[in-house]
Amino acid sequence: MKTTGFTVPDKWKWFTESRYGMFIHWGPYAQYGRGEQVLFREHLDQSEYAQKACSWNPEHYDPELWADTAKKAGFKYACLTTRHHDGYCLWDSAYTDYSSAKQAPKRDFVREYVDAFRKAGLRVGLYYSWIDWRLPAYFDGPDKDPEGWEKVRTYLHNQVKELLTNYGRIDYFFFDGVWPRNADDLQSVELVEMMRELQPDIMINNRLGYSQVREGYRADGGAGAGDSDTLGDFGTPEHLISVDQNRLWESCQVATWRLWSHVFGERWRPTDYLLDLLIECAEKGGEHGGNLILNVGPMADGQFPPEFVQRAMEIGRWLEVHGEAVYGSDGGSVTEFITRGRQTTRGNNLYLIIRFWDGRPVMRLADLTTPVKSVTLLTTGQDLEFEQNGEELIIKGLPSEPPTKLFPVIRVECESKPIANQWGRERLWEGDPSRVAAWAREQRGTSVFADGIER
Ligand code: FHN
Repeated sequence: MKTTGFTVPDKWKWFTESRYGMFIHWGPYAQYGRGEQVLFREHLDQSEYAQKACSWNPEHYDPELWADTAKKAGFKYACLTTRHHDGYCLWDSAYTDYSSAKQAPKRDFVREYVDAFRKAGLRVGLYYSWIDWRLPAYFDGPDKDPEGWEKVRTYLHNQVKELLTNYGRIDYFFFDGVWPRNADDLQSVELVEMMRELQPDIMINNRLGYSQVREGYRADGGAGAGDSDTLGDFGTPEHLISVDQNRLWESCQVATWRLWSHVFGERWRPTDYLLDLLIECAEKGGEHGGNLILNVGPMADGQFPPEFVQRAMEIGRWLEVHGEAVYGSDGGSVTEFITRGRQTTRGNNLYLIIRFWDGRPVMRLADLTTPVKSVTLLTTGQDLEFEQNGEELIIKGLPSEPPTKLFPVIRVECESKPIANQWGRERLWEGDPSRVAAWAREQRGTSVFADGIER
């Protein structure tokens, strides 16, 4: 298993322990049922959109129910869109009346969210977009409208400051929508410094733009132009799982297709696909692994879509039994296991997360060099017999039927941190290929004919 070039400060160990967050994209755009960007993507009339937004009044918004669902589903933190690109604010901002506090709901949705999720024992995060499609200066930018841009930037900084001042401890902050600006336009480095004074332990993502004048702040391409690969505490690969060797990372994914807020007639990804995303994040990324933040777009009335709740609860039930293989795992693609599924580690334990249950009573690992103390079918708690002959481990007594509809897990308890031999470490595509030539040479001849004999 590759190690990364960084250690996780104690103040952020909650993040790797958590592994699994809930992203919540919610705003007046949910009324349209065509995604969170409908205003821009369909070039809607701004005044009509604003009227519809101001009259939006979600009668079933119940953040305690949201938090209870998130907890039962195994999420350990959450992140709510406080303001998306449409400009509508879900908190009582002193800098605008375009908010849930001043318009129809007369409620501070962010306050209710942070209170409910903290009460449920989850860490709380806030999402904030640099974009505000209502403002011409956002599009003109500092070169064409320096005065207008200065007002926009002041508005953005003031809103971030009030969010980090008025709502207690915020654990996590997800900036979004850097394009087409950069860290100098946004003065994001200065803003981050102010944020850390207000909330010293906060984690801030990498969507802060990149600097054309500051050494080292470069764009990494990533999910969107302007994601810095040095500024920010965690990387944010979007709709993909991509390992960042230099800092923590979190893959943000939807449970549906591409859009983040509620869509009428949506098509939903199957539960095993969503669970595999979480396990893949835990498996990859060196000793820290990576996080998954899985999105839900609540309906306009404030309820979670039942299709999301069903999938989330299935994963929650799986995590109740198998969570030790995911939460706080130490990353972990130790041995060659792709023909059966994925694997993670935690301390001296190797977790075999089985995607393909083939009904055979035995399972063989061919490259684990660490002595094994015990083997358990975690799904049922059943102890399993095993034989270890050098680098070969034979696990016996597996039931013919898979013990769970999702992924069964076998826990291999080792005498020390599990490690693999060179083949297991380097697999097929790494290292010196001639190391494997002996394996071909010893087992048959060198010719292309079936009997291996040169002609
Ligand atoms: O444009 C947004 C999109 O609506 C959504 O909020 C995602 C979530 O990470 N971020 C942007 C697209 O990269």
